Amino acid sequence: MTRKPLAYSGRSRNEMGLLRRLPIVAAAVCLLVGAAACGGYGDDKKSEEGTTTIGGVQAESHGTKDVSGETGKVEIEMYDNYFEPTILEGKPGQKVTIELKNEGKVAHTFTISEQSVDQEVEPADEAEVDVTFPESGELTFVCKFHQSSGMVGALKPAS
Ligand SMILES: [Cu+2]
Repeated sequence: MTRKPLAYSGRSRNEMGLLRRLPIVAAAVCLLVGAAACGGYGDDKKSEEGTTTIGGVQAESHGTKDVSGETGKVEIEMYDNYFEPTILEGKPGQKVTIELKNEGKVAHTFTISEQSVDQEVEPADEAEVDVTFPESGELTFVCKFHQSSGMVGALKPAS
């Protein structure tokens, strides 16, 4: 037979009550953020994290980087399952070498079929690809393995 001090079991019950409420609070916050993110169709979304729409696909958004002044290499990190930064802004027609670093636990690809770029990168590995910014509009890049999970990004003209 086990005995518990009354004081302990009382505190334990309070903690349980708090823990039970947490998911409800979290859900409420998500709803608010989700509503805000969905509010501005067509707006230039500058949020660092969340979801955005790229090429008609819901994407995991992890930042935008303006590389129009870059002359060296530009780094994109691959995680499970998103690119960071997710959107690169550059000059129309600008050529950059992208250094891909896979910080995830599974293999990812950086694929732009329009430019015959299809580079697979193993976990903890690196690779380089040369890309050209589009003259207009946005050019989507994807991870072939996880694009359905939102692992997509884009090259866009700097605004
Ligand atoms: Cu992937």
